[in-house]
Amino acid sequence: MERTLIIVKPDGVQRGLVGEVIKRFEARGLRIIGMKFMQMSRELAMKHYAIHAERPFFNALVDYITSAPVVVMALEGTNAVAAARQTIGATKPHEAAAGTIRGDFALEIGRNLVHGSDSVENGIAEVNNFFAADELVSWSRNVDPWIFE
Ligand code: IDP
Ligand code: MG
Repeated sequence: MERTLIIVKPDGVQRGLVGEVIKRFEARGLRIIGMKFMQMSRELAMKHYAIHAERPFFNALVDYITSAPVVVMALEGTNAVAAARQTIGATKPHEAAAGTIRGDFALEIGRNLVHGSDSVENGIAEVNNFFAADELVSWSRNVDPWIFE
């Protein structure tokens, strides 16, 4: 079962889109195994986005993601990483397909509402960066056999 880290970024929280975002992942069939409301420290933000450390937008990205509270979720499911990325939509919201979160609610790359892990390995690593083991819940839903074959 894959894991992916989803973040409703500060713009999503400020715009009251937390429920809308959660609704879409729940509807997709992904299982929530962890969730918290927090304001990211610069240290955690820099670790999370370390791969972008040399990019010109890095400081602005860290400023943005730490500027206000976020909602962080760990989701589990078959094909969770790719399915979540598809539900989120392309990084540039003006290129994101209608029906995706970014395609429906965002316009600019620096205000693109949601983060989702980009590989199976990063899904595991990012979930572990944000959640202690005792903050993750191992459970199954009665509906799981109707979602996971
Ligand atoms: P992703 O969020 O779709 O995985 P990444 O390329 O990993 O996209 O970039 C991480 C985040 O950094 C983006 O979601 C966006 O918030 C920000 N970002 C990426 N490229 C740019 C840019 O060219 N200008 C400003 N912000 C950017
Ligand atoms: Mg990324």
